[in-house]
Amino acid sequence: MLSFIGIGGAGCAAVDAMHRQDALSTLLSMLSHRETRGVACDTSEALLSLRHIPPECRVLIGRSRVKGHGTGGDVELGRRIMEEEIELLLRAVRRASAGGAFMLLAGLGGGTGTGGTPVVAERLRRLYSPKLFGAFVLPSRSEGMHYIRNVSRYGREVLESVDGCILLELGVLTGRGEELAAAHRELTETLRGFLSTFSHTHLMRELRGKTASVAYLRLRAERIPLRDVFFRMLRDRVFIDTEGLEVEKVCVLLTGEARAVYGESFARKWLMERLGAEVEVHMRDMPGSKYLSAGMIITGVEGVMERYALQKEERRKGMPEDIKSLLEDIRL
Ligand SMILES: Nc1nc2c(ncn2[C@@H]2O[C@H](COP(=O)(O)OP(=O)(O)OP(=O)(O)O)[C@@H](O)[C@H]2O)c(=O)[nH]1
Ligand SMILES: [Mg+2]
Repeated sequence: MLSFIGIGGAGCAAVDAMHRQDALSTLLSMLSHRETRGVACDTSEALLSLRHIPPECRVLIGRSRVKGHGTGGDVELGRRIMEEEIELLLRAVRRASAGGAFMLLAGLGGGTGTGGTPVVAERLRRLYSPKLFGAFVLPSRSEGMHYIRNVSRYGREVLESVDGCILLELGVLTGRGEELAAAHRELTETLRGFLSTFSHTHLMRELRGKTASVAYLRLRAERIPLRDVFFRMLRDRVFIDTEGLEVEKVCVLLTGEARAVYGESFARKWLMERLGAEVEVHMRDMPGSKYLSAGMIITGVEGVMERYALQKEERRKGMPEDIKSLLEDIRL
């Protein structure tokens, strides 16, 4: 069983979405013999206005330091607050989780998620020697360079604190002109949908030692070529730019009316050629189901982090004006 811990705004929003119950998620969790449980921890009072997480699973930290306003992108402050108040989070984790395996969810670039995640990972390891995974949202350049700079500086540390992770890039959506709030919702729903489709055992097997991205699509179960399902997923639901990445493997799990899809070997070959990777397709047949859900894991995407490594020029752009001109003077 995998327990979820959201850290910071993005992570807490994802855990909140997982607490939302509807008929489909209830059915899917019954099928995979598990419940989706998770705790959410933030330095911002926004945590208190989330809609679905039960109160005992919300942990507000850093009240004395930031008065419920978040760290404003200060990673070292996020780290310090987590170190000081981690017991509050651990108490909630002990109540809500079965131990064994955890997934830490956060947006990278902000102070609470980026600073807090490695602290939580390290403590969980000491306490439970668990399997530890991550699901991280990468910021968009349209949010300004501060978040990007934080990812450049601290991103590796966060990724290395877990044994495998999922990455989703906000920039894929904002780069198409999507509003930030809508992009947030889309990524949060992707994680929720995906995590409700894949069994945790299967997910952990695929993620172990890997950096992956995931996609999710739900369709009405009308007869459709599987290639079209894959095409739609790549076009609309994959939130990582796979261009230039050395994708290793794509694993797809279809849940629903098996008779609704056809052309599996053609579709598999098509996807293999598109991504230059091994493709595995699994079907969980639910005869009579009105919907077909497709979850996809794309492994081998760690190269994406290089896009967040700042070039010298960019680093300089983020410097205060007086230091920049001082540097220019030295060069002259
Ligand atoms: N998918 C998704 N991403 C979000 C959401 N909220 C924020 N993000 C993104 O996550 C990244 C980090 O932001 P936050 O999670 O708000 O930062 P934080 O960890 O709370 O850190 P501070 O607020 O700086 O203390 C940014 O790129 C945000 O755009 C959300 O609800 N969903
Ligand atoms: Mg925040």
